[in-house]
Amino acid sequence: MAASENNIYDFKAIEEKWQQKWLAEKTFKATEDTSRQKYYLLEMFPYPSGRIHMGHVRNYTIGDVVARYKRMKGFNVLHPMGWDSFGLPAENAAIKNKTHPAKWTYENIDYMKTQLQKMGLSYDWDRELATCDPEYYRWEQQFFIEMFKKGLIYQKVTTVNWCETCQTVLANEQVIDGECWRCDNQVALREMNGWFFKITDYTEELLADCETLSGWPEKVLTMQKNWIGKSIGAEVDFPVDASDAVLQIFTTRPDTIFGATFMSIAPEHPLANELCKGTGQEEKVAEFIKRIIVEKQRQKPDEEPEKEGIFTGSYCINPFNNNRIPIYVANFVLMEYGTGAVMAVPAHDQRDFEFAKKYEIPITVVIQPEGDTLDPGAMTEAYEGPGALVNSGEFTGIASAEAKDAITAHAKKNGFGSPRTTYRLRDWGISRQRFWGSPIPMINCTQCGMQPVPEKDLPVLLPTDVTIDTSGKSPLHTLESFYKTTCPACGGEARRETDTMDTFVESSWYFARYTCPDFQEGPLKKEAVNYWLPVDQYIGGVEHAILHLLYARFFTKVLRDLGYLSINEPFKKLLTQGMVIKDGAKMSKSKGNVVDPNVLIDKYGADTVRLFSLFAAPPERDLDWNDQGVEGAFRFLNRIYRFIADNMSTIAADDLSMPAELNTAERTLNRKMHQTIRKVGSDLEERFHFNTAISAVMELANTLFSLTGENTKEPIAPAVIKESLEAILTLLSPMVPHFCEELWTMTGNEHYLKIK
Ligand code: ANZ
Ligand code: ZN
Repeated sequence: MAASENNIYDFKAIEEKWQQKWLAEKTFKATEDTSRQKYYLLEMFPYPSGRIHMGHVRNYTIGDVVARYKRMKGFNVLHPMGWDSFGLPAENAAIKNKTHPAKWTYENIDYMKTQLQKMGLSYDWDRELATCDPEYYRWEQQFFIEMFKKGLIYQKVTTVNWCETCQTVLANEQVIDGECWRCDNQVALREMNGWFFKITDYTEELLADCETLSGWPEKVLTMQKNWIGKSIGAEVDFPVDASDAVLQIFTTRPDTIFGATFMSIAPEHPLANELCKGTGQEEKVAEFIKRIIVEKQRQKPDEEPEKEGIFTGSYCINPFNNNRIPIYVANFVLMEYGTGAVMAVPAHDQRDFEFAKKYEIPITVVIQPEGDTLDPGAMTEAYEGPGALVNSGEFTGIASAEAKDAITAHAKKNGFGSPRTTYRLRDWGISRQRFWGSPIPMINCTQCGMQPVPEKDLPVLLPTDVTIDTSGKSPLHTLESFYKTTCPACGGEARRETDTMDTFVESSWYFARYTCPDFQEGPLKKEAVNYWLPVDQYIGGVEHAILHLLYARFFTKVLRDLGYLSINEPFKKLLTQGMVIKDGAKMSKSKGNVVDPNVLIDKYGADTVRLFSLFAAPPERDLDWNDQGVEGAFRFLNRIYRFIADNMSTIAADDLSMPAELNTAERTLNRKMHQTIRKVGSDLEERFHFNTAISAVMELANTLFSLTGENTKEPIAPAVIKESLEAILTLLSPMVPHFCEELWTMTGNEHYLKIK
C-alpha cells in the first residue's frame, strides 16, 4: 500500500483487545443446552510440529467463519481445538535434543496455541485436549481392552522392515533405496507379531453407509468405496497338470474364462516355490521371488512397478476347455487379494495383454464387441468392455453379462468353482515399535498367554524418566521398570507389551471426547455425546480423505456397539479444502516457497490474512498465494475504516430516523444492501463460497462510497448510510471479526454483533 495513504487502522491494538476480551469473557464457551439447536463445527486437529503454516491458517479460517456465522444465526455452536500429539517427529526431535518427546511436544503446543489465538479463532479453549495426555490415552486403552474382549482385536505375524543397527522397525517411507534413513545400513525383512483391529467386520456397513453421507463430496465417497473395494465375481479351481495341487483363482470376469492363456500367481503364493520343483527353473524362480518380495515391501503405495514375471515350468488345466496353460509368478499379483492367483486373459485385460506381449504368450479373443470383430494379431490393447461370447464352447453367443452367471453356475454345479465377493480392505495393523504413542494395554504371560491389563490398572503410562538415544530405538523394549510386570491371571512373572498404538487411533475418536473432555467417570459422557454428536460440519485436508475418515467411521461404529455412542456416522457434512500453493507448487520447506503466517500477521494483522485466504479461492480449490492479493485485502479494510472515521458525525447524527420516502440514491443503496445480504447468506450457508460473498460485500461498500463521495447528487439520510454500514460490518464479521467488532462498537453499538 502506498505510504502516503494515511489512517492505516491500528490492527495490532484492535486485535489484541478483542482477543483478550474473548478469552477473558469465554465468549465461545459451549455448554449443552437442550432448548437450543446445536451445531458442532470441527476442523481436523493439527500435529504440533512447531509452527502453524498457511494450510492451517486456511483450514481454521474457513472453519471459524462457519462457526461464527452459525453463532450469529442463533445456533449453540461447539467449536473445539486440540492436538494430535503422538508421533515420530517428536521422537526425532527428542533424539536431536537429547530430551523427552513430551518436552518438545508441549513446548510446540504452547507456541502454536498462541499463534492460533493471534488468528482470532473462536474456539472454546476449555475443551482443548492433547492426545499424548494420559487423561486422553487412558480411555483409548480402555477401548482397546473392550474391543479385545469383544474379539475385535487379534495378533498376527507380518513382515516388517527391520534395521539391525538401529534395532528398530522402519516404516516404508523410512527405507530409502533399501537402506535405513537414519544410519544408511541395509534394511532386512523380519517377521513380527503385531496387533490388528478387525475393521473387516464392518466392511459391508462402512460401504453401505456411504449412501447415507449426502453431505460428503462425491469424490471422497468414491475414495472410501474404492478403498473398501468390493468385487463380485467367482472362484474357480484350475488343477495343476501332473500334480495333485490345485490353483484357485478369483475373477470378476468369469465370462472370459475360455480366453485364459496363462496363469499368474503372487510371489508369496504357497505354491510358487513348489511349482518349479523338478522343472529346472528352481533357482531362477527362487531368485525372482526373493527380489520381488523385497521390492514390493519397499514400494511406495502409489508406485506401479514395471510388470514382470517368470515361468514356473508348470502348467495347469482350464476346467472349461481342458487347455493346458503355463503358470507364471508375476510381480503385480497380490497375495492379500482374492486367492493370490489370477487366470490371465490377455485379450480382455490390459495388464495381462502387456504381459502376454512381453513374454510372447498367445492371445485368444472370447468377447466380441457389438459391430466389431477383434483380431488378436492386430490388437494394440485389450478389449475390456462387454459383448457376445465367442470361442467359448456351449456359452458361445451369450452376452457377457449373462455369461458371468451362467459360467459361475456351471462351475458350481460341477464342483470346481463358486460365486465369491472379495474386498480390498484389510484389517488395520495398529502396532508401532515406537516410544511416543499410547502403550498397548496387554500383558504376555508364558503360562496364560496374552492378558489385558485390568481396567483398574489403567492407564499404562509412558515413562517420563527416559531419553531416547541416537539409536532411535524405543526405550520401552529395554526398560525393565516398564516391561517387567506380573500376569493379571496367575500372578506369575510376565512381560508387558512394548508396542504402542498407531497415532491414527487417537484421531479416530477425538471428536467424541471434545464433547466431554474433562469427564472422569469414563471415556464419554452419554448426555454430552448424545447432545453434540454427530459433528455437523467437518473440515480438513483431502489428504485425509481415505484412512483417517475410514478409521473414524469404523471407530464410531465400534463405540456404538460398545454402548458409548448412538450414532452410525461421525461426520454429517464434510468439506475438504484445497492446498495452499505458491509459484505453482505446494508450499513446503524443501521448495523454499513457504509464507510464514506470523510475518503476515505482524505486517497486516490477522483480519487481513483471514480475508485474503478466504477471498483468494473457493475452499475446495487450491489457493494460489500472491502478495498483491494480501495488499488488496488490507486496502479494502482500511477504506472501510477510513470511511467510518471520516463519517463519525453522520453515524452519530441526532436524527437517525429513516426518511418516510427514499430518494433515488437512497433506494439504490438500500436495494443493493438487501441483495448483498441475501447473496452472502446463500454463499455462506449453501456453498461456503466465501470468495463470492466477500466480492458482494466489496460491491456494496463501493456503492456506499460512490453514492456518498464528492460527486454525490442527492444527499443520503444518515439512517440509510448507517444501516448499510452496519450490514457491511455484520456480513464481514465472521470473516474479519476483530475489525468488525471494533467498528461495530465505534458506530455506537454494543458488542457483540448479532444478526438482527
Ligand atoms: C480374469 C479377468 C479377465 C480379469 C478379464 C479381469 C479382466 P477387481 O475388479 O479390482 O476386484 N485379480 C484377481 N486377484 C488378483 C490379485 N490377487 N492380484 C492382482 N490381480 C488380481 O479386480 C479383479 C480382477 O483382478 C480379477 O478378474 C483378476 O483378473 C485380477 F478380462 O480375472 B480378472
Ligand atoms: Zn499368567
